[in-house]
Amino acid sequence: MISVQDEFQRLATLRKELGDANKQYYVLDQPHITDAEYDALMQELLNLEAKHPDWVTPDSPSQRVGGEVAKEYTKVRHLEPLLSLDNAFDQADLREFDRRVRQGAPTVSYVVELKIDGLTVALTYEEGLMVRGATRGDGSVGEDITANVRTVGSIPLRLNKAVPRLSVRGEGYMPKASFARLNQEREEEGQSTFANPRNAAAGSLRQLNSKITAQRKLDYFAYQVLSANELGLHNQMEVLNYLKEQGFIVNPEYKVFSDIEEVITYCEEMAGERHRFPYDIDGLVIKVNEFDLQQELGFTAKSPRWAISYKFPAEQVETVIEDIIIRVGRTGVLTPTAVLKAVSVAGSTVSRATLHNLDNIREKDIRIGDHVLLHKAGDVIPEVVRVLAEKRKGEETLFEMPGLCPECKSPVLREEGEAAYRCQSIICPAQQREGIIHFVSRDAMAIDGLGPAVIQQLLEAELIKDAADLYSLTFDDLIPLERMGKKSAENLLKAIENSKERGLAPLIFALGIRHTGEKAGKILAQTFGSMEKLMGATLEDLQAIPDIGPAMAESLVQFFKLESTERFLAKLSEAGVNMTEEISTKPQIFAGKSIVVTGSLKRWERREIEALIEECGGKAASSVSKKTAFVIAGEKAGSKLVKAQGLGIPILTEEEFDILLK
Ligand code: 3B8
Repeated sequence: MISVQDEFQRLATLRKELGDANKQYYVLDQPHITDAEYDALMQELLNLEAKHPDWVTPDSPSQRVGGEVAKEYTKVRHLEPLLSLDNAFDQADLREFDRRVRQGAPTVSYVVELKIDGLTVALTYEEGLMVRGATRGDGSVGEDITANVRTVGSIPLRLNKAVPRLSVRGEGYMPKASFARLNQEREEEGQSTFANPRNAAAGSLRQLNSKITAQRKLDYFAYQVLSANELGLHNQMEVLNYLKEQGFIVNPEYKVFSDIEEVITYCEEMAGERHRFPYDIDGLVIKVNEFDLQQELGFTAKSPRWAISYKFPAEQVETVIEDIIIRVGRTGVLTPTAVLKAVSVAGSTVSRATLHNLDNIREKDIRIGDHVLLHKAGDVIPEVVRVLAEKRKGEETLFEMPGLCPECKSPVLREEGEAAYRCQSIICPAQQREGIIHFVSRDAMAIDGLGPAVIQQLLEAELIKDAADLYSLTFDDLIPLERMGKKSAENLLKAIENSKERGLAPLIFALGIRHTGEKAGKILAQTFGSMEKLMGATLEDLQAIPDIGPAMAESLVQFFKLESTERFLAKLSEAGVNMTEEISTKPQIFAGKSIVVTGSLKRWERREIEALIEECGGKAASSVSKKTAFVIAGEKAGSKLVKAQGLGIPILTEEEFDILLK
């Protein structure tokens, strides 16, 4: 029996490990455990906390996973109003700012920071604990978004050094890559897209369901503390260092200058480099470094007199929409795409821009032949900002959504509540092609060496009609293809063969069922153990599974009802694709972990304990490395133990390991 004391100790260990892992990942950007290991630890913590609800504390890493849907936000009054910054658009504005500053403060130094294009988030800590996160609101009163803020990995739930009270301000933002991925997913699902990372970050942080916030990759740069004087801080540089010491991420690009001409040179230099950062910036913030000078300068009604924001010139270029074509995606969504006269914008040449959907085209009144202003949303996605209506000649033509799919001539329909039009055919060649591309992709069946170009050739040569046909390809089929050598054909056949044993979870994901992602594949595989059982599941069966939402349950039932699904799966099965997965009866507490057993044990035979590790999802490894999760050491353990000690890897006794299993 495991005692309550042991559980409590384990709880502390888990929190420490998860907290450290989080810091490694978000703050230091050097993950030292895998996502699967993190998930397993988190699951164990959640189980323990479910058993002992009174042990849950607001700084527990479990609070980062999000939870219940709130009805609405509570308003919170800011201790001190959040002011906005005055803008400078050119050199003259910056010199004017400097002149005014020097009237009150003749010798001054300036800290220049990147101006992150996100939203201001005010954080409150009491006795070292994060107790509140709030939006800016109107500056005086914001919204309480504490539950959502807790899901942001780079925001510390507990300060490194507790102080009675700390108010921190900073910018919440969504990195460009996360933004691009999120919008792509939304487009595929027929949902409306976010215009830029700032809107996506704001939408995510203002989610009523913090579970959704948790799924969006958000980040935070801290830049200000209130009552900094009382903390013994004298200038902005010290604030930034203090914030770092307390566990926040401070944007590393700040610089100090003593002369406005240097500031100007730096601003212009950075304007040219604005695209090199993995997040959107829209300018720089120039702050008087010294607090006594800041105090002397004071505030206007809206802004501090000791700071100004230098705005980069907006990067918009003019071009012409030569045509509007339709791309058909894997889920049958028809995306109207503008064919543009090629132009250079934000660092690359652009000749296509997504128009998202018909609503967007109508709202902006975009017509074929129009002169338009183009920019890159989130610095990545080319997008039409607006039409230059004054340049119209009357020859521009309205775009209509086709009634039939351009690739297969099947009817196109707009479903209620969706922005997207979809091709209704399930045998549409475009969907088939995109579906096969998905089927073979890395996280699905992982068939290396089978890119879109090869798939296109295979389809055109009628060597395959669907992904299941890949399994009957022969060497002689492949060799006549363009750029297909003997070696690559052999490798491809090997990769196809190997994918048969890829497992049920990736296979479910590979099917490309709507709303059913990689994680859902794993859950479904572990719940049902075979494709056959999954096919037989009712809506009720599926809805009873935690983490499977109603939309996913519905689309799974729809998908498995189709005759084409049945035929496709039968073909895969005949080809010898493994459609089962052993269901472990044990909780997968070691999922993805590599565990080393060394020395002689009393409780178990060596192969018994190794089997136990594997039943719980772990891997019993023979040698210790950085990747080893922990070592179980029996008596007379030797060099492996020493190596683990050297690497700082946790070492458990048999008894301690036994406790983990309970
Ligand atoms: C005073 C200081 C507003 C701001 C500030 O990256 C004030 O400092 C502010 F009233 O809005 N977006 C930054 C950023 C924004 C602000 C700031 N510093 N780095 C930003």
